[in-house]
Amino acid sequence: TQATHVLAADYGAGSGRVVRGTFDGSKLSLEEVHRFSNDPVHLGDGLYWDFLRLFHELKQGIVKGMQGISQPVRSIAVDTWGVDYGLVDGEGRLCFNPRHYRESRNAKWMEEALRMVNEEELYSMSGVLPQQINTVFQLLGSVREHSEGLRPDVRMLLMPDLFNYYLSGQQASEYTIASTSGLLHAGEVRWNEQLIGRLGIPETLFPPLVQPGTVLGQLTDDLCAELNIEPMQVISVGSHDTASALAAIPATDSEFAFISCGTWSLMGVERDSPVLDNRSRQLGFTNEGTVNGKVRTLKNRSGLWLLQECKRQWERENQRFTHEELVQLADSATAHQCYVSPGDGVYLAPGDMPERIRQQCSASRQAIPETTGAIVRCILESLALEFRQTLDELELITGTRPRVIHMVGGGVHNRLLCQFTANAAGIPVIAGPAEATSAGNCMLQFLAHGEVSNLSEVREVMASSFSPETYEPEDTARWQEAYVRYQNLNQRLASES
Ligand code: LFR
Repeated sequence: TQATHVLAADYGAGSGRVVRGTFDGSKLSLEEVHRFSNDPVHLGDGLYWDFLRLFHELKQGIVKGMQGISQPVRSIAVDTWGVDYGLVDGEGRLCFNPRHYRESRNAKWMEEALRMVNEEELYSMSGVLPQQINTVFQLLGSVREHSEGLRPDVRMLLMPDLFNYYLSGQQASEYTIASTSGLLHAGEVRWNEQLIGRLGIPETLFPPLVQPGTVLGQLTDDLCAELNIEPMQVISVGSHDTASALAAIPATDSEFAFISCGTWSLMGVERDSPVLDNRSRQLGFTNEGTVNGKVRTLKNRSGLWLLQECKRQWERENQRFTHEELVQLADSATAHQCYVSPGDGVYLAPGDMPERIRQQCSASRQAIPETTGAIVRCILESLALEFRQTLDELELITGTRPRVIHMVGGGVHNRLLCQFTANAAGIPVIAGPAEATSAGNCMLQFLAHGEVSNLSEVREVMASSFSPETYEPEDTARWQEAYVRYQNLNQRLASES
């Protein structure tokens, strides 16, 4: 068979990329054709995504992606981070700049929503853990702040749906991204009208839901004319980045836990149905959608965010390090001096991260990490211990202990983190591919084109196209001790907050 091409646009909270995926019937290859940073903008008292710039970059990526190949590009699909959205009026105009989930005003809207529907009910209705970043709380804010009421022709389009709309002219909400909103029926491809009604959010805001893998249409004529290109299909894939990443896990059996590690770390398992009990809620698990219409029960915690923010702070202080240098420094730093709780709310907002880490260590009466290496080591050890804890909790809520951990995303470049995770968890970590999200995005398009027939085939293609690396646990007794200390720390922090 002739190789065919698709384009995947993958937007993370820190950077975006457009990748060309080529499939020859058995192997997928990826070529990054365009890369750009994603820089949120503070304006007045708000924090916004620069949607126009992000759309401009998408256009650049499309043009570049069509160059230098003899076969046409068949389609394009977009995936993004979760929860954020734009509002579009009946004439197709973007009403406001999409807000950033790290805005502090969201805390207030979460409180307000929980006064109407309490935490327990919200969880059992939607399957989504109440966290201040969730669409449901942000949207309540949008509705209330525009006191004249949003016009009935206004639609809420989650980020990938928003890009898709301006690419194809079609409005739809894809299941996996919609599953991050907290506004669906738990585990179902159905808006939760009851919940939406109780919160006083207008039902007219919600576009129809579609399954991952739906061909929405073609690039609009205007866009093709502007870019001087031939039309291609626009496909709604697993448009939540985590859903795309999970689709690309090179797993051969089903008893695995996954960690998708980038700015966030998402750790969980795939299931047929959501876990909705009090224990899973109290332990902080949420239920989101997978590309085959099932559920991923996972914990959504800070991942490399702490490290990225430290790096930015050091740059502000004129100390520049590459990620490799930081890992090197951590490797030579003394082991197991102090830990932090990466999921703690104090780390949510951008700002001086090394200082917040030192403060938490000091307040919890641990050694205070002073050097760069000590801080990075503290972050990486803490993340690994947090993964171990999540593994234990997954066993508790599902009754099964995963036998391996598949780690994908940028985090797999961090060899120290992969090894620490295997050590702390006491089971092997299979790391890779780092580009799982783009790969999953591409493979879902090939699935829509009928070139593979189901998710297991997608995963077989992944296993044969990329060579994941296995990390066996080492030094487990020491890590077990560390884990006990880490749990004590978490208990102390919880009781003090
Ligand atoms: C990862 C991710 C997470 C989501 C967070 C915020 O990139 O999509 O799944 O909870 O970003 O949107």
